[in-house]
Formats: sequence, structure tokens, C-alpha cells
Amino acid sequence: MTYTPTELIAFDSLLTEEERAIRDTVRDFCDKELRPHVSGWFDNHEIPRDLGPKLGAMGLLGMHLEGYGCAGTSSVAYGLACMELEAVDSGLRSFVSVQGSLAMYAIHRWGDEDQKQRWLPEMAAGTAIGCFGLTEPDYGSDPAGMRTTARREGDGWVLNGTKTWITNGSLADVMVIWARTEDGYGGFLVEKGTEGVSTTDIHRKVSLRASITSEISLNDVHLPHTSRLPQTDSLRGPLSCLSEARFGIIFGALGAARDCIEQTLGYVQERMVFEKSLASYQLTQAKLADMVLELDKGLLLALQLGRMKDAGDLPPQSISLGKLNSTREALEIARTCRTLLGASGITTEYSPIRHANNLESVLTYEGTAEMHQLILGQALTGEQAFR
Ligand code: TGC
Ligand code: FAD
Repeated sequence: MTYTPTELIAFDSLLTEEERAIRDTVRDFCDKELRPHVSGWFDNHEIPRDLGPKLGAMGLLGMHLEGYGCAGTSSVAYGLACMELEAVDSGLRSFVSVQGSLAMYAIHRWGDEDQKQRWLPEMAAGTAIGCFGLTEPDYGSDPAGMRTTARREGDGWVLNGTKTWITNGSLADVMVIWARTEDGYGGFLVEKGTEGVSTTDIHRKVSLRASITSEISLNDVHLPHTSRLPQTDSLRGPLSCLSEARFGIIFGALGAARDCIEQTLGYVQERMVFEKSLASYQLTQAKLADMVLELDKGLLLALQLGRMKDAGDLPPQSISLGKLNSTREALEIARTCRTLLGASGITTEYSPIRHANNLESVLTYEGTAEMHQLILGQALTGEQAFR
């Protein structure tokens, strides 16, 4: 296909040469190494075992972090990489988000030097996998209510509680677990094999199937005092990590939308209905025009937020604006593309229904669409309407 919807705003002209080069390299990698296999992974509910080292070798894990083997790219370059990964599948972008923006960022931002040296180089290489345990069975949107506790005992800590819906939970070599402490909330590094930790994978998912999602049980888990991320004492700890991951989703979800439009453009030109190509009907063209409009607006918003982040001034409310817009519009685009594919659109032979199903998760995790509306509502009115 020679036609690229994003060309309508000359998006590339707004990027630096380095950003374009990184984007093109990631796109090439995705097309060769990931795209040919992804619908099989989704169908079989699996991810390849060597995904971590492959993504690590590409410099995609913790790529916007400095030092410790991380690539240290700009936030915009990181966003563009997320877009290319999610153009293949949200599960792949999730893997990178959880590793780099949640688990690695938590250690990088809130950990001490020993913790950083111990984990970050291996995590950047993808030879150690991390997960981020914040959500609990009864506390998803409202993590302040969490029941997981970390109690001091002697020189160390004892953790008890349950975390659920944790991406890469059962794969993780190191879990970043958030728990209630005497002085607020703390982050704890729990290594694979620690006594009292068990994981159970969540099955029967119809979304994010090329991704592992687990429940983590913590039963009298004894940890040394060095396991606590020393600078964490309030929800600022986990919420700062969420800001990082939400940023990646702003770009990522638009990648899924772009892929849907590209697949659909090809299909409607080939498909004959009532003796004419589906592309030649006004209703089809109106759908395509509206989708490209939203995609291009979303790209401009994402890029502006990326530039603000690189300038060191991106407030959480602006991240909510982008996360809400990208996920909501991408989901709508995926569903519309599915309609244009007719019955063919209900199988994973074409990407839109896989993207649409994935985007249901993306709309929900990292703060539901409603949570982001409420964050924006609070910013606009000064009234907090969560509680
Ligand atoms: P609130 O009183 O507003 O804030 C508590 C403390 O945190 C600070 N803060 C932030 N800091 C950095 N970044 C942010 N985005 C921040 N938002 C708030 C705030 O200044 C305060 O600091 P301090 O020092 O004064 O204590 O907290 P609240 O309890 O009222 O909660 C607000 C609310 C509802 C917005 C928050 O709880 C929320 O965002 N809920 C949604 C939960 C969520 O998004 N969970 C995601 C779990 S991880 C996940 O889904 C991974 S998916 C896999 C993938 O990414 O691919
Ligand atoms: P709830 O909080 O129960 O919300 C249910 C509904 O109520 C939603 O529509 C919500 O918007 C609405 N609602 C809630 N509160 C209000 C309110 N005050 N006013 C109005 N409406 C409200 N979590 C992690 O910690 N780590 C992970 O790695 C991780 N990975 C995930 C992977 C997948 C595939 C999925 C689906 C989830 C993952 N999550 C993870 C969990 C995710 O962050 C939560 O699902 C999300 O925060 C929502 O929580 P919940 O599911 O408990 O929904």
C-alpha cells in the first residue's frame, strides 16, 4: 500500500531525523519479527519465550531511561516505538510498557543504587523480566484502598495480600509490589522464588491474548529491609509510574488504529459489493474520512504531549487528556474498520477485531476512561468527584 493516512498532516516533517530513524528501525523489526506471528500468538494465547531478550537487543526496554544499559532516548522516540509495537498488537506494547515504564521506572526513580545496579541492566537486556503489582481484587480504580500490607518484623518486612490482573506476573524475575505500610504506601522488590509467593494465570481472556496476565498471592512473605524502594512512602510512588506508562499508551493506541485503517483501506478497494468496489460508496468514504481525521488529530495531540514531556513539563492531567482520547478513538476506529470488513472482520485473519478486543483492555487499564474523565473534571472544576 502506498497510501499512508498519516501523510495527510505530514507527520514525519514534525519529527527529528533521529526520531524518524528510531521509528523506522522499530517498524522494520516489528514487520519482520513480530507481525508474521502475532495472530497465532493471539489465537493460542501465548507470547514467545525469547521476546524479552529480542526486545532488549533492540534497545526497547526502558528505552527512555538514562544509564544502566538503557538507551536514553527522548520521550517522543519512546512514544513512536510504542506506536509501532501496538500497530502489531497491544500485548506487545504492554510488555514493553510494563517492563520499562512501570517496573524499571519504579526502580530507576525510587530505588537506591544497589537496587538499580542489581536489576536495571538485566531488565534493559530483557534477561530479567519485571512486573508491577498495584491492582487488587477489590481495589482497581482506587488503589488507595489496597489491602496488601507490609509489616515491619525485626530488620525486615512481611508482606501479605493479593494482587490481580498483573501483566507478566508469572513470568517475572522481580515483582514491584505496592503495599500499605505504617507510614503510608511502599514499593517492594520481590524476587522470583521467594517463599510465600505464588502466581496463577488468568485464562479465558478475549482481549490481550498475546500477553500473560496473573494473580499474585503473598502469604507471610519475609523480605530483607533492602527490598523496599527507599524513597516510596505515598501513592505518589506508583502513580508516578502510571504517568510514564500512560504516556506510552497515548502513542501506542494510535498505532493500533493506524493498522486497522491500513488493513481496511486495502480490503475495501478489493471487495466488490453490488457490482462495485466497496471503496467507491459514499458511506465507506465517510467512515474512512472520519477515522483518518481522528487518527491525525490524535497524532498531533500525542506529539505535542511528547514535546511537553521532553521539555520536562507534562502534568498528569495532560496525560489523562491524551490517554482518554487515544484509547477512546482507537477503539472506535477498530470497531468501524470491523464493520467495513463484514463477516471477514470477525476472524483474526484481519487485525481490526483483534485490535478492538485488545483496546477494550487498553481503555480499562492504566486508569479507565471514566477515571481520566474524572481527573480532567477535577482539573477543570476544582471538585474531586472520585469519592
Ligand atoms: P491523590 O490524593 O490524587 O494522589 C496521591 C499522591 O499521588 C500524587 N499523584 C501523582 N503523582 C505522580 N503522577 C501522577 N499521575 C499522580 N497523581 C497523583 C499526588 O500528588 C499525591 O502525592 P502526595 O505526595 O501528596 O501523597 O490520590 P487518590 O487516591 O485520590 O487517587 C486519584 C486517582 C483516582 C486518579 C488514582 O488513584 C488513579 O489514577 N486511579 C487509577 C488506577 C490505575 O490507573 N491503575 C493502573 C494499574 S497498573 C496497570 O493498569 C498496568 S496495565 C499494563 C500496561 O500498561 O500495559
Ligand atoms: P473497577 O475499578 O472496579 O471499575 C469498574 C467500573 O467502574 C469502570 O467502568 C470504572 O471506570 C468505574 N468506576 C470506578 N470508580 C468510579 C467512580 N469513582 N466514578 C465513576 N465510575 C467509577 N494492574 C496492575 O496493577 N498491574 C498490571 O500489570 C495490570 N495489567 C493489566 C492487564 C490487563 C489485560 C487488564 C485488563 C488489567 C490490568 N491491570 C493491571 C488492572 C487495571 O489497572 C484495572 O483493571 C483498572 O485499574 C480498573 O480496575 P478494575 O478492573 O478493578 O475496575
